[in-house]
Amino acid sequence: MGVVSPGFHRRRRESAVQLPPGQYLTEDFPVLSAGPTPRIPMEEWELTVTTETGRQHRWTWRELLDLPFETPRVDIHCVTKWSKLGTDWQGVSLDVLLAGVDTAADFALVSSYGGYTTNLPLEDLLDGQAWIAYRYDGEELEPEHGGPVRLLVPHLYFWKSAKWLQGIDLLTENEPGFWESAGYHDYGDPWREQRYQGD
Ligand SMILES: Nc1nc2c(c(=O)[nH]1)N[C@H]1C(S)=C(S)[C@@H](COP(=O)(O)O)O[C@H]1N2
Ligand SMILES: [Mo]
Repeated sequence: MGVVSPGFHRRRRESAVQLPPGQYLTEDFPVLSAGPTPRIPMEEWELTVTTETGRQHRWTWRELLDLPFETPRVDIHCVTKWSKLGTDWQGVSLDVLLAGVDTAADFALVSSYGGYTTNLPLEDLLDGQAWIAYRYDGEELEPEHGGPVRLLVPHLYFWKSAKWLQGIDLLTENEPGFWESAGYHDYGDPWREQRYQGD
């Protein structure tokens, strides 16, 4: 047994240190979209995961809803400096989605209906860190917030949480997405304040 009780670090994070550096709290839910909100008919919606060998795995809306879901309560941090604590989501863990996908890739390039892309290491999508979310705060996810389906990766700046999710390419080489190509940080850890390239 060490001298520090097991609950010490958790209590500290829950009380005092709730906000990453440079962030402020917001109660409302701002909408940040780089383009118009795409409207996707559910019968046409599908999610495609493509591996580094070109193998494609597809889920229709029905198939996604049939997968076991989780209801994560998470804090979200936008690079424009607002943070929102304790947001409630429903969605499928990427661990579940990718369980049957055979890959040796280290990187993921996520793409949206409408053309938005964002990149992250594949390991940041796994181990209970990311979800394919389709409900927010007990309701269907609104189109402005990425409905029908968005990615949710709360431990990175919120630009990594692609709205209107369409596909995930699993890659052996890192490929920067939309904001990452425009000078934003490749990884985007809010606790290390990785806003821009060089941070
Ligand atoms: N497809 C798509 N996803 C996106 C964006 C976007 O412009 N297009 N903006 C990103 C940014 S910068 C943020 S902060 C969040 C905003 O999500 P919200 O509008 O639900 O608050 O979505 C991210 N995902
Ligand atoms: Mo953002």
